[in-house]
Amino acid sequence: MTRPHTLLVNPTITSRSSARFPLSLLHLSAALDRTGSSEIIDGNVDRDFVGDTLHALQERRFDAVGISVMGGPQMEPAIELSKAVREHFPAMPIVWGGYFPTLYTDTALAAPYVDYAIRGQGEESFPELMTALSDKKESSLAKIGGLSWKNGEEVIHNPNRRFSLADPGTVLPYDKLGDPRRYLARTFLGRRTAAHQAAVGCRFRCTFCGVAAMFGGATALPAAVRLERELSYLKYELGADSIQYFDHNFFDREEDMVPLLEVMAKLELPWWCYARSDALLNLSESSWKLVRKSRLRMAYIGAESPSGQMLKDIRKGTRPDQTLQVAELCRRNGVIPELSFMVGPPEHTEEETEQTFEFIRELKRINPQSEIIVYVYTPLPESSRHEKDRGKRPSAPLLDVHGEPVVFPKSPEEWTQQRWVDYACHADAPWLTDKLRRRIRDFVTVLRCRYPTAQDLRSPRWAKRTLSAAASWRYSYRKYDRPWELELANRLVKLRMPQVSGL
Ligand code: B12
Ligand code: SF4
Repeated sequence: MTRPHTLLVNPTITSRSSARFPLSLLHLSAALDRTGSSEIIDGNVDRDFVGDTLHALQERRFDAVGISVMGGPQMEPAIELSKAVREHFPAMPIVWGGYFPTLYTDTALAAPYVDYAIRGQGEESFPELMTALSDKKESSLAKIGGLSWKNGEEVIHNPNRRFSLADPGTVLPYDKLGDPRRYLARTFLGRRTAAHQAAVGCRFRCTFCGVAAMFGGATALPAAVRLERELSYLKYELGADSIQYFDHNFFDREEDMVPLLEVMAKLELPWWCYARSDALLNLSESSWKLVRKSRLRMAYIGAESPSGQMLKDIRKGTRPDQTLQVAELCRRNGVIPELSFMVGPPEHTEEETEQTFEFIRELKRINPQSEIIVYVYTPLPESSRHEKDRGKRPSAPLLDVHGEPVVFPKSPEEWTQQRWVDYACHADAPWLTDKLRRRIRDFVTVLRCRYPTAQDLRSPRWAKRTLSAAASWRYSYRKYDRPWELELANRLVKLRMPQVSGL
């Protein structure tokens, strides 16, 4: 038995200055190194990641290339890389993993340059696949949970894998990234913010959400000792002074959270996370004390809609009044709520969108510091939902603006078309009319000029103040239409949009 050697690649998705630790590859690398070895190429810092991948394959022996792929702007570089590997090393197995191949497995495997797709977590399935590949044991493929593969013309989907969060006992292999300090970024949290994922998954099953489709309503928290080990390394070894938690949904059951919050309160690293309004509202005062001590600065909360009916339809499990209450609660506790909304649903498209604008105004009255993110509602196709949820509360068939059924792409290439990149980025949907699309854009322009995000460290303060003053009459009188003067000023200042760049 030879020890498999794997090359892991994160195709470019963001600018160097926005690059954060490629956590998916770090987690996979730690798992792969238990039975073999692995190297990492991160396209967010290495702009010639295709050339460097080919060079690595030329120089050293690898048993496969594993590529992390998320829908949206990462699709094109992922295809470019896969095609280049196939062309220069035709026998090299290519494995796709991450959100795209999990949600669109058949579409990924329809490409001639994808041999294997790993659905969901990769920590167990990928090492097993690598062992099968390096031992040339085709017969073991059928036994690997979470793997989809090609048997001649046929695509085979092995059963899902159970969900797990094993503690590797050491910190992630950050040193494989060259100097890991280059991933610490200046953000509104601090001068050296690090990204970290503590818990994995989410116990909720919102119908539109990729996380629900990936984990099927399960969550696993790390042991406090593991969190302390990772955070201490980030703080004392790398010099991180703040943390952006990439947990899918940070606040879980209170009794399980307390040991983690105690660790965080001890280390006092200002932090940002994803959260739910109900979880924050139900937190006891003693836990809030820990939250304050640990220095939570901002919580991203999926408010989604002001309509109780829509929240029920999408199985959100929270209510609009909880969104209003959480804005007030955050204000009292010195936490900025970053509230995201989904406008332009396929039904009641215009009315719901206008109601959302009004609701956002109310939130701003309650807590002017609330940050608002406006997405277009772009649900997953039924086939992408987790197998446990497929067919449960199916939404009405999606129709485009001409009343024709929406047909999702059948190949990765089709997903690179601008309209589908926009769909994946929640920026556009086939049922939006030009008028409504424009209306959403105008509202967002007025709102973000009136209330520039606290996360924008780049624009000078005077520019933000000037834009805010210029937008104030439009905001007060609801004159959102065609804010040409703000668009012009914005082009010069380029205010940041929190949902595009993360922190
Ligand atoms: C960091 C991040 C980014 C980074 C880029 C990350 C990168 N690749 O360099 C940035 C900020 C650029 C980004 C952008 C986008 N993102 Co993003 N992002 C995340 C975030 C917060 C963390 C990802 C992460 O590191 N997780 C930790 C690791 C350990 O988990 P993981 O990535 O899932 O990896 C595991 C498995 O997926 C699998 N796996 C992953 N890769 C591979 C590869 C192989 C070979 C194998 C075998 C397995 C495997 O194994 C890993 C270990 O278990 C997630 C939310 C979340 N908490 O996961 C959203 C998330 C992945 N993003 C999402 C989306 C939609 C986007 C956007 C496309 C759209 C948007 N509006 O946000 C944008 C693009 C915007 C733009 N215009 O540029 C969605 C995906 C859902 C979906 N429907 O596809 C998520 C889930 C957020 C959400 N809740 O909606 N994102
Ligand atoms: S609570 Fe958030 S992360 Fe969890 S399933 Fe719902 S939208 Fe997704």
